[in-house]
Amino acid sequence: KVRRVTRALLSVSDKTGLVEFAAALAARGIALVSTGGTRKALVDAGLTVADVSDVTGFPEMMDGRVKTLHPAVHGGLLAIRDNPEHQAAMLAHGISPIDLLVVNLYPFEATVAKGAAFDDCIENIDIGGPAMIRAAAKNHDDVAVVVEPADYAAVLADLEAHDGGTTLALRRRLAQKAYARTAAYDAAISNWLAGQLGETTPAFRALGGALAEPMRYGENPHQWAAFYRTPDVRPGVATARQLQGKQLSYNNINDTDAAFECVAEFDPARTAAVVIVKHANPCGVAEGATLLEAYEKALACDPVSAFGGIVALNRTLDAEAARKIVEIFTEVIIAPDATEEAIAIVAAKKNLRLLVTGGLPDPRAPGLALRTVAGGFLAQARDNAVVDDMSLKVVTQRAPTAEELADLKFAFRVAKHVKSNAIVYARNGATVGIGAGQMSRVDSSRIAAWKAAEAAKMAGLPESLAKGSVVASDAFFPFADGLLAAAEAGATAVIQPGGSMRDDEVIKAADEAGLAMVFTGHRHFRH
Ligand code: 93A
Repeated sequence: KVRRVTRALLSVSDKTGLVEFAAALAARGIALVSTGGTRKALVDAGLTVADVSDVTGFPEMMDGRVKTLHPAVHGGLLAIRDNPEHQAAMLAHGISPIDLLVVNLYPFEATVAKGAAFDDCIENIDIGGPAMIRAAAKNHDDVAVVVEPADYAAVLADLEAHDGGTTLALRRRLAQKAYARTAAYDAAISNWLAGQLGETTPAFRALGGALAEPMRYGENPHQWAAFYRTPDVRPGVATARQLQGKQLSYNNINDTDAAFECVAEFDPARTAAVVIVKHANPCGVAEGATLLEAYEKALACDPVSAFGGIVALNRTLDAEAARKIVEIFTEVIIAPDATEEAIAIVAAKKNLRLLVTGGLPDPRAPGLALRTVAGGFLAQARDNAVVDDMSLKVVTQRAPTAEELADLKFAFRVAKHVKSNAIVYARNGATVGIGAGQMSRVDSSRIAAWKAAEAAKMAGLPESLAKGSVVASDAFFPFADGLLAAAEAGATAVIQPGGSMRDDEVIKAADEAGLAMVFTGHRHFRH
């Protein structure tokens, strides 16, 4: 559908390429209409241009705040050309069609960027421009709208190729750009105003998020924060029902999420499981015949860190587990459900929050993971890889025993939820030493081994908990040293993605140390 262009309205702040473009339009016999400054630039260049004031019958007024906001302009942009009633209205009110709108907006962003005063920024909020852009874009079936000089050439090419008309394909592309521009413009204004109020406007709208609750503060008391819900209905911290306790803080929500996502890796039909989280890292994870047993095993891994932690369970919280959990200071308990008796036990601890989710999220479900960087955000698919789905490859002379293999899978399942570099020692379905977040893998190995030794001391045991354990690494061992540190600590089997340039060296070291090692082919970085 080609639409002939008979009249164009030009109103631009950025006058780059304006004169050449307008001259080319005029050369095609297109009538030009402009606002004050734009018209002056064109008339100075020798072009004949009507004044928008003559179109509206009003002068530009109030410091230019009202120039194009008039039915003679908006009627000319919005009238559907094939609609007889619209045509009759135009005739009755002396409105002429505008087939091409060329607008770029008051430089609000640039004004803010140069550090202008508040009132100056306000004055640079364009009202008439976005109104016209949105009107023309809505009516792109008939009207072409250009919001930046970069598109002048494409319009001229279209006019050239189609005998002075524009194609629907171009008009629709331009309309899409037009709304992107007005959306970005309003976002910039809103962000700036939020900044003036000492707030941050998050990009949550991009995700369809809705404000769940404003928070007292963020990760630290000087940081503004709010909690948003997206349409994602995975059982989890955002959809949970809080049965008791005070409002969750920003860090509580973050940690509770980490804990519940980790415990959801354990199929409740196969085993009871408990995860204790501190500072977004698990400090104890265990399986057991009952939640009580799993909790006691998880707690034994690092009873010092567990103080003030978040406890996540994969089955309905029962009285036995609840009674044990409330023995130490715990911030949050999250579980699919809780028995009446368990709820009554937790109720004795007024500040302890109890959340029930109605179920566990599917660890294999696809989803979105986001993080902000200066001036943007990164989006990626959530890590939904599960060790049970990986084809494990034994790379050493010795294959793991059945018990070792079960613990290897357990350890790798947990390592997925530990900040990189992650090293997890496990034995009998429980973590016994976790090394998280170190810049060097061998440091994570050493820390995990040291934690295992400390936990043994606290429990009054003669040997490190790492003795006879297995070890998981979230990414490959780049050198043999990390692996040897694990062997020295007492690990007998290793699970890791593999894929290092020096895999051969690492495998050789494992064989020499009598270790069994399996490669998963999957990495679980988490930063
Ligand atoms: O102050 S406004 O919001 N009021 C209006 O009615 C209006 N119409 C166009 N600003 C308005 N404009 C803007 O003026 C355009 O978006 C453009 O950025 C600028 C062009 O003004 P001039 O032609 O006087 O340089």
